[in-house]
Amino acid sequence: MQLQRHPANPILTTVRYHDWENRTCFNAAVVYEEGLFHLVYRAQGTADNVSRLGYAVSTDGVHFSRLDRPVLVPENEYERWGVEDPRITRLGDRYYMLYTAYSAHGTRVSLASSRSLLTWQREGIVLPDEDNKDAALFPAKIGGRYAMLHRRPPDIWLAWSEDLLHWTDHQVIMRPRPGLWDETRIGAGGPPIRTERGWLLIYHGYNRDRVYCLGLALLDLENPAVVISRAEEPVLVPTEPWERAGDVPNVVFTCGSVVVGDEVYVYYGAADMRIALATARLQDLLQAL
Ligand code: BMA
Repeated sequence: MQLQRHPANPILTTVRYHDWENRTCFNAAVVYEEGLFHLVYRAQGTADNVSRLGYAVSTDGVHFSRLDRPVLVPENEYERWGVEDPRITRLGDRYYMLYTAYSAHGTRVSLASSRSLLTWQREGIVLPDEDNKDAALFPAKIGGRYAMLHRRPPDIWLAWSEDLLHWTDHQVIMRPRPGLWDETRIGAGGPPIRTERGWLLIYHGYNRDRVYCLGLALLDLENPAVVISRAEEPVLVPTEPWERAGDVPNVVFTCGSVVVGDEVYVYYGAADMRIALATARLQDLLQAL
């Protein structure tokens, strides 16, 4: 089972005249609502190499219009080197975005919220005093609590919260697998997708040659610490020239997917430089699991 790349790939690239995104434009969160695809993506300019978050919108998921200015820029000492890798989850009437704050202090999992996707309110660092990233919120409470995946290297962890700000009961749920494509480090892709068989998780992993691929796992609906199934083979491997060469070679990396009808649209960063789209039928992904 392999994701199908869209023929128009890459679908979003740098803009020469935008100083904040003239070097890279990659890892994107995605929201699909009322016929619109919204992307919030990471971008860097040649002037300072600092990551900022841009916004783009589309009716077909392929052709995007974007804002001239970023929607989130570094604002405090923990963000001095950039705001990276957004992952957005809707909970009630607000969108919550987990992102990586990057600075001399290291990488911190941070939270912002919004009603519009265009203006964001910072809620703060949610996993203080530790280098962590690849955090994603589940799109519903489970057993009365919020749930989040995060990454304490090299594993994927699960944590729980009453208020989205204080997280407890941390436990490892998935580890790298020796000898396979995800033998070195793994991390969650976007927020898990609810299906009748379990939470579908698309995650990234890399091997000793640092080739980043995407794979699939299925987590129990009531207790997502239980990994029901994990596909042995990756579903997306960098093979296209623009996935193999870029700012970081041999990378496909996702921060979000949406289900449209019976298709899953997986947005992914290619070689830390461009945004691409790959799709699959939801039933085929579940079949692979
Ligand atoms: C991770 C993050 C991602 C990046 C990936 C591959 O640690 O920095 O933004 O896409 O590495 O370089």
